[in-house]
Amino acid sequence: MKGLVYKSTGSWYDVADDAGVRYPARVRGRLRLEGSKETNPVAVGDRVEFTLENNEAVISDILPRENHMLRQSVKKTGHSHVLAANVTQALLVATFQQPRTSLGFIDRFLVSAEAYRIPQVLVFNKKDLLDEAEQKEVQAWMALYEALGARTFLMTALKDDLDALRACLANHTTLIAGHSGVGKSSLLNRLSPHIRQTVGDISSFSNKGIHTTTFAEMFDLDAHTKIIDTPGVKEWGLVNMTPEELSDYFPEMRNLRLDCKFGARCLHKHEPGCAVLRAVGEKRIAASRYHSYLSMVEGHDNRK
Ligand SMILES: Nc1nc2c(ncn2[C@@H]2O[C@H](COP(=O)(O)OP(=O)(O)OP(=O)(O)O)[C@@H](O)[C@H]2O)c(=O)[nH]1
Ligand SMILES: [Mg+2]
Ligand SMILES: [Zn+2]
Repeated sequence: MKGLVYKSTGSWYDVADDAGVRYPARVRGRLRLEGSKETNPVAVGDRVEFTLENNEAVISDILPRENHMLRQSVKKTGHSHVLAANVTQALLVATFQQPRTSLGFIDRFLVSAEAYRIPQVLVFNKKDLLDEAEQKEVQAWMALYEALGARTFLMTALKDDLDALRACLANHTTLIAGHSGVGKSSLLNRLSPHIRQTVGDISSFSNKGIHTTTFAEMFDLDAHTKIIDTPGVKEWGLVNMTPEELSDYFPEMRNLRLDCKFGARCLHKHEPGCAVLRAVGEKRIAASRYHSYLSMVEGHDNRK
């Protein structure tokens, strides 16, 4: 039988068959071993083959993926963890404070989505915590990212009208990602009365989230719309990317780089005749974006 993975705890899964019937599932041992550099062989959003044994699904194969969103494994260095597979849109919930999401983190998220040409949405949440000057700053970020092709929203997920966001999610399978405590699960709960994800508390002395959601889970908003809640990530590691290809995933650099004197070999650091450096100097490329680019090229850790 063929099915779709809705939930993945790492050891247990939840699979729906083509008629929508749900089964608890596990993975056949052999398949685990093949999961090379990934800590989880089967991810939410995977299409799988399974057999039924005592009303339990045993996953025997994963069908080829359209794409997947990865983060570096927190448990095993050099390994990656698949947050979700086969998504058609990637949404980052970001907050200006409680906790603070850095521009570097946002840019890493955008780059990993862009590598698969997955459309990107940025939801700046907890608007209610921001004074006017802070809202202006966020709005400037939004203008920057809109110009790069992302959809952006500024909202208070706990109480705002979500119609515009709902329209943006319609007919997509959207991965919802972000630091712990930014309000991913709160947002999902507001999107459907059928979703009742546990929501965390922000402790008063530290603005660090406490990882309330511990595994990825997909939900149907309607017959054609799916959203995936994921556990908070501390850092967004870029996996399997060479320094040379990175500027391909910065839309504002992608076309310019063809004009660099050294062409595809240019890393846009200090090479003569670099079209990207010229654009940075002329402020056609935002300084924050170029800074993020450099830190990715140099493999620096961008967490904040
Ligand atoms: N002030 C304010 N607080 C919010 C808003 N949205 C969510 N929160 C609060 O933020 C805290 C964390 O929310 P969660 O929805 O659990 O965050 P999460 O992103 O799912 O966190 P993890 O599951 O740990 O990754 C909760 O106390 C929410 O009530 C908002 O718009 N404004
Ligand atoms: Mg959560
Ligand atoms: Zn260059």
